[in-house]
Amino acid sequence: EGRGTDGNAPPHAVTFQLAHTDGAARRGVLRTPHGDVQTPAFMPVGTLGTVKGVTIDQLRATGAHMVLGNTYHLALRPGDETVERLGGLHRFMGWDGPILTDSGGFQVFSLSDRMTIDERGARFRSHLDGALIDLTPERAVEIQQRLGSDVAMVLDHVVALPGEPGVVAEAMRRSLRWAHRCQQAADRPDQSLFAIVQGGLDESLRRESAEGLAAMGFAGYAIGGLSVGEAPELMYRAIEATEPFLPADRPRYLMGVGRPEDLVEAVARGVDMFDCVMPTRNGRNALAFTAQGPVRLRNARWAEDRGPLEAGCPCPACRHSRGYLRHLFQSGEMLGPILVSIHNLSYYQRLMADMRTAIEAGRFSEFYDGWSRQLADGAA
Ligand code: PRF
Ligand code: ZN
Repeated sequence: EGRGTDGNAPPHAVTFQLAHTDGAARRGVLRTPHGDVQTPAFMPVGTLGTVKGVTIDQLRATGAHMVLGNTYHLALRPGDETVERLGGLHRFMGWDGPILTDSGGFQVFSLSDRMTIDERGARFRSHLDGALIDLTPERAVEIQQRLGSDVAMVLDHVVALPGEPGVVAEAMRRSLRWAHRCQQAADRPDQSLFAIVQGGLDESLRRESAEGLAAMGFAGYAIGGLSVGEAPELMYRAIEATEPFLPADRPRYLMGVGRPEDLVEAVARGVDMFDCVMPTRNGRNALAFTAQGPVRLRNARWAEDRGPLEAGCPCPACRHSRGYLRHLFQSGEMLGPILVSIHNLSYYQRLMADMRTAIEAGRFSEFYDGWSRQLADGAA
């Protein structure tokens, strides 16, 4: 169990058990030193050691099993050594369940100033105070070992899409070499390392990346470099070009995705794990996800609406009327962003649970059809 393709390599701290498949959709369990994660799974984003606006008890009540933290942000503030001295990230943020940390590859690409990148690593200026920072594959592993996450991610080189073909290929091949360096540097027995497939929208580069990483034997495989502004259909095709070349006995994690419909489309293509800021970021901006489609609470049509965001939702936001929630946003009250973040996280977890149930019952295609129809009706 949990070995499969690695020959005599030591067992991974994090293992994956596939329980059911239904077409390409998969129902499994990720076992970690801090507990089990039922998959397909959605991980709320806790970039700075907090899922914004939500207490740990509220987060657990939404149904989340695993959360994401960020190497880049935590290394800049408060610093990985401070988090380590305060007992590691689980103790620091008060979450005793599984944690995955991202390596910083994507944040360097999207946030930092004056980034230069070469074979050694990335060098950039902090977006906080302009300090010069070196992020090598070895340093990315060191930070994540100090944070003590259950799953650490390799450092990857992410490029903008569509991207010059030569640039995308070189970044993908550099990401392969960096993945190997991360693997060599990783030695925490209670932490596993996931690889990240790159290669842009090019199907042969995706295949080369997936095959190269699979040959190295990681505990899990992420699909990176997507959801950076490309059309959804192109993202789905890039997933299809990657999935056949990933080991079937390891979890697949689609990074930074996405909208509810993206999660359904990706699960249909064999993805097991997701993370995205969308439920919390949109919640802070008065946009609520519901089974009938998104609700923009700032819209005047909700001013005297007596109904909940979503009938039957057990979350604390849905004890109130849409009219009251709209009033909170119009008045700049902090409870508005908090309640709608909690509702959106609950909605995402409900969607994942519904997909898990459908896969177990061998009814994922019925679920897919029904879900698409409901979304279309809501939009009409
Ligand atoms: N690499 C890393 N983190 C990420 C991504 C990536 O490609 C993405 C892409 N959407 C989100 N987060 N390391
Ligand atoms: Zn709700």
